[in-house]
Amino acid sequence: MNSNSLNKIKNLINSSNNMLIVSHYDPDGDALGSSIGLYSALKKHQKNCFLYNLDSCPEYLSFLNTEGLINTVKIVDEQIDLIIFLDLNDFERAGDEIQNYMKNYKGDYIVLDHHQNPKIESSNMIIDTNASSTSIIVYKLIEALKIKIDSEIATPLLTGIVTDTSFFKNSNSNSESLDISSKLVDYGGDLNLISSSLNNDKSIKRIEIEKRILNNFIFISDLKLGLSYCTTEDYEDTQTTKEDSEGFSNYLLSHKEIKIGIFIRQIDINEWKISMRSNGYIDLSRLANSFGGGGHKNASGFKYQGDIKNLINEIKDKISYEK
Ligand SMILES: [Mn+2]
Repeated sequence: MNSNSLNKIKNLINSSNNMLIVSHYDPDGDALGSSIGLYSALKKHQKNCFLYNLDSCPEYLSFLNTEGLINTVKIVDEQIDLIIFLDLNDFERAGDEIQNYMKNYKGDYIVLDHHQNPKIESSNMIIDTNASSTSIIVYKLIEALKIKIDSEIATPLLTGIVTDTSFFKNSNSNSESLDISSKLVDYGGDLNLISSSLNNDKSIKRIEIEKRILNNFIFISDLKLGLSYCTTEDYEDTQTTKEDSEGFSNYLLSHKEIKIGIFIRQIDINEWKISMRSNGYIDLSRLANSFGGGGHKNASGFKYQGDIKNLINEIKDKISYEK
């Protein structure tokens, strides 16, 4: 990580007073974990802070203290002098409301992220693609600011690390992830709370949706591809939401014959959201880019408009080509 940019960002935070922390819509454990960890730290640093996300906190992350989270910037009346973007490298990922807000915004902004192919250019930016999560970068920033880390800061940051590494099972896990996690546990990060909240929250409805998803399962052995999908009808029939199918691409990858796990979720008529996971078999960011999406080598995604059969055929063609 570039220490010049870390210093610059540190100075910007120290010289600002009213900050807005923004992460990507459809927030995951790292987006909210890094945001809430930084929010708690900056409050202790005597800064006036607001926490914004276009979407509300998903049920499975409700154990994080999200009381400061707002879903509209309209209620922020203070003059914001610093916006901190976390876990995104494209303003589109923050949503329209913030992009409109920024049209009249005169202050500075910071970007901290770990995704490849940034679409933002700024000198106040740290993009560390070696960091397993944005929470790692936020941890280093909090250390640099010499803010004392307590459980209110440590638990959300630890959540970000364990969710982005799937509890250190993904290939992005490294000694740094383990080292910083260990420190966060020492500082009061509640690993028990995190693992029980994330692992033991399955409902019977979840079994019903899993039955549907497994029924749609396709395995293509020569591509080492495991793929499944879920339609809006499946969600409606089982009274479930997208949260109940969370992590399915990772689940597919837990079978040794599958090197690419792809889960497709219907979001509207002929509109699909694709989430892909791999363990270094092929570069999934290239695959996602070819569909207009983005992400990392081992975890990426995109949206698609059209027929599901065509989508699956296009995916198969592109994987054979990439392989
Ligand atoms: Mn992340």
